[in-house]
Amino acid sequence: MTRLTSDDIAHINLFYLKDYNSEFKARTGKTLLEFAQYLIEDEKIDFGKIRSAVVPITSGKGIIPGFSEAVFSILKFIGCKVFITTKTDIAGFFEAFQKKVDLIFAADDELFSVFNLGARKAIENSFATGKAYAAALELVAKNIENKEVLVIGVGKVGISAIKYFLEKKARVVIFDRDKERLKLVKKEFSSVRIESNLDSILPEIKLILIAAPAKDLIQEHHVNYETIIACPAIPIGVTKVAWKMIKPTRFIHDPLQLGVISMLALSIKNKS
Ligand code: PYL
Repeated sequence: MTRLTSDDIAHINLFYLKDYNSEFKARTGKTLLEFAQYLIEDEKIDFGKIRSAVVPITSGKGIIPGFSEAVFSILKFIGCKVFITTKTDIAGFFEAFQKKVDLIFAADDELFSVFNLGARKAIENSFATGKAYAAALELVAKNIENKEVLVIGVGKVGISAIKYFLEKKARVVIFDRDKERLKLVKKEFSSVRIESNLDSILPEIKLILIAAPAKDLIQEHHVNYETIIACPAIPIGVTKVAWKMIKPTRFIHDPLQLGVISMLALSIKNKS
């Protein structure tokens, strides 16, 4: 997992999220709030009733300046009651418990998770992000049933996206440089097709989810104006020229927003 830097997230505040919300609606037809509802299959949830705490964690490489503030802003934008604990680590968890929150969001170097105290449920960021980006690609494509979707990178994010695409009856093609990992995924999801050469498959497949943090995977001869790319990965695996060839409303990427919204939604979703 790539560790975010302050520069990746410094812009994420309520003013910016207002614009990001409009850009997201232009791409998917849904606002971020409507997207959160979509992820919980439209269970009617009043996010205003949900109390969340964000706990800064100092372990390992330590606090990322702006990380807790970015998570805070995303949750506030969706309408949650949210605060950043004044204390860090265990003392921060204790503070959140004392303030009787419903959800606690916290990240160390290995895991970013939300803890739903009442439902005794934990949702981690990679799982939530994979599902969110697969759902966003589905919305931009309008319908993915029986359509081929390419998932590049079969780590935790990619596998979560594969599960979502298979549930929606898409035809999933997977690519990863780690051939052993590909074999394991094929064993778990027998209907997926493994492709070993991006150059040969990319021109035909128009729906691409990039869950591998590798630069310049997608090049100009791989894409055209019809291509839809959902890219949760950092760095973005698309060359500058290829990026220009893709219609802006058919490219979905952000460093944290969709993952946090998906963590929130999936942590309060009643069905399993
Ligand atoms: C959750 C992000 C998404 C991509 N990479 C993950 C990452 O950067 N993880 C590290 C997060 C560290 C946060 C730090 C703090 O400020 O509380 N412990």
